[in-house]
Amino acid sequence: MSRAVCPGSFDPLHNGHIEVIGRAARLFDEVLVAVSTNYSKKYRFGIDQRLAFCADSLSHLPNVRVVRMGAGLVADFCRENGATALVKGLRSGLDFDYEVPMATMNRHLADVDTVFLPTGTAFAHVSSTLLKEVAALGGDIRPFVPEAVLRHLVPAVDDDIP
Ligand code: COD
Repeated sequence: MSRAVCPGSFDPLHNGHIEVIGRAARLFDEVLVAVSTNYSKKYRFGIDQRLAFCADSLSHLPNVRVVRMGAGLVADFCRENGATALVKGLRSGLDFDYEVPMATMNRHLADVDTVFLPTGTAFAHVSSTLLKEVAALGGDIRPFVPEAVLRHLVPAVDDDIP
């Protein structure tokens, strides 16, 4: 059985992530969506909330499991969980330059290969950071996030009423 890992902070999960995870689910028998916690990073959403966003929004994919990764190496996580591949989305040459050294290091650490999937044009400009900023300033992020995330990023209309 082939098993791959899609790791990330998912702070929060967006439709670009979901598209790549769905494509990974067609390539591998099982995909583990590994939600990471890096204690030096400041997250907008706590680990339980980020896990819940993923579980809610990926439940239509029967061979996808959402798991907490903790603060260790993704290479160790792959080895401990019997995964032979990581799957990452590539939005641009910048992503490529950032990801290739990590892919090479992960091969060195755990003999795990990284499969890169080019992002569809609809989501090539989307990142969790950008979505948080646009939502906070009142921009329309509905095309880019699942319903569960939208409710937490966009204040309800009533919230504006004093
Ligand atoms: N379209 C498609 N895919 C996308 C998009 C998009 N618009 N945006 C992001 N993605 C993909 C990318 O493949 C990305 O890797 C993944 O989704 C997750 O995105 P984020 O932003 O949630 O993830 P990051 O960058 O915060 O997560 C980084 C990891 C957790 C993957 C990384 O830091 C890691 O591996 N950490 C573990 C510690 C470790 O092992 N370090 C050594 C590495 S060699």
